Amino acid sequence: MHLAAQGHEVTIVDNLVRRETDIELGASSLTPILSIEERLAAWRETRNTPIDFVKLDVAKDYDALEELFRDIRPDTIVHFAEQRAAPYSMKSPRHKRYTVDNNVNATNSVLCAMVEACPDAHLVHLGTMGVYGYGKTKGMRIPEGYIDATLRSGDVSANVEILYPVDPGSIYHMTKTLDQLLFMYYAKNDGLKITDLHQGIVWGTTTPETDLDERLVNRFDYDGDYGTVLNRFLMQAAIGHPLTVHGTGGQTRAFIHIRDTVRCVERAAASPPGRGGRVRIMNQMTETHPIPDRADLIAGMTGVTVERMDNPRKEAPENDLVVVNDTLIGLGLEPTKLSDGLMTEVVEIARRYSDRCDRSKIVSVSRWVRPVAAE
Ligand code: USQ
Repeated sequence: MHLAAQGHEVTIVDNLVRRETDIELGASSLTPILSIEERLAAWRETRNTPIDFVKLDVAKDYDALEELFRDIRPDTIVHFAEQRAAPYSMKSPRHKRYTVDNNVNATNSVLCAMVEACPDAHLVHLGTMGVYGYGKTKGMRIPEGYIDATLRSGDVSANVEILYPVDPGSIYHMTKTLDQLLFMYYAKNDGLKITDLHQGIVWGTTTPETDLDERLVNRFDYDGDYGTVLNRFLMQAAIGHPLTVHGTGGQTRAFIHIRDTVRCVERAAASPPGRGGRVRIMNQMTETHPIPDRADLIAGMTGVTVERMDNPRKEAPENDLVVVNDTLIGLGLEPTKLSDGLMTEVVEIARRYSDRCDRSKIVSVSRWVRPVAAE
């Protein structure tokens, strides 16, 4: 919607699997999401600029995807067609395999079809900050994708630039590290123009476009699989549920408001890298915060309690995180920073739809490591 509002001709390509996942999990968005047909009609009525829609599984329907690319000859392909939740990816062998099959095949199919049908198009991919991992960085700033390194083998050493060493924390995050290798290969071999946006945790729920009409509202995932941490805390505060801080709570993470996400995608699309160059990587985040600090802040604002729970994930109890985001700032992004006003807005939206909340779906039950059965 944001790109269409800027005057771009937009075709959505989607298999609508997220709606099936709602049924599988028995947990739907806090905000009511209408059918795709109703949403497209609402957009047409509101803005008088149509958005096209093609139902297609990017990971499976390769021939149809290549034909579509030949047909519409896109300037830019914005690739979000991946299973995006870490807890969902860790639920069972089926979920692990589905996440790898879907995400890696979707990315490979898009790249392969670009080579055949539209080699001059620019791919803008939604990656993740999680490819870098959350270990101790010894005070070093995380660069945008690449790092200078000295390789040593025996007596010989060489100075090279390499992809920042990956350290994924879930099967989902691992698929995004595999995407990086696919991008590197297709940029080198076929000269494709590729931008990989390493995004932090999105928070907030409205954009200027979703504000136009209630029928255009965004998903607001609050459940233990798909909800992201800050929106979960704000929603928990709205219904008086204790804030679910995992572990002793020293995890620091990168954040970005959803309004900045759409602006970043727009700016990245407007400034493609040259053909034949390396993959352009941008860190798409605007600030970092320790998770427990955010919980304490929200508890102070709203009067809810904070509950430190056994961490269902396998992750370091604490980490440093200092991140370079110069490219997007250089492209003119003015960061929307976390503020009481914006957080209160999310709490109010969550309150408005609170009767749709199923409290039994709030706590995250997907475990990274199976409990060992007692002998
Ligand atoms: N956490 C809590 N309590 C909760 C939920 C989460 O303490 O109720 C903690 C987690 O243990 C973790 C951190 O908050 O340490 C972040 O969890 P999250 O679910 O908000 O984020 P994550 O699983 O990392 O994934 C989300 C999106 C993913 C995106 C990623 C960006 O689902 O699509 O790629 O954020 S990043 O985290 O920077 O890798």
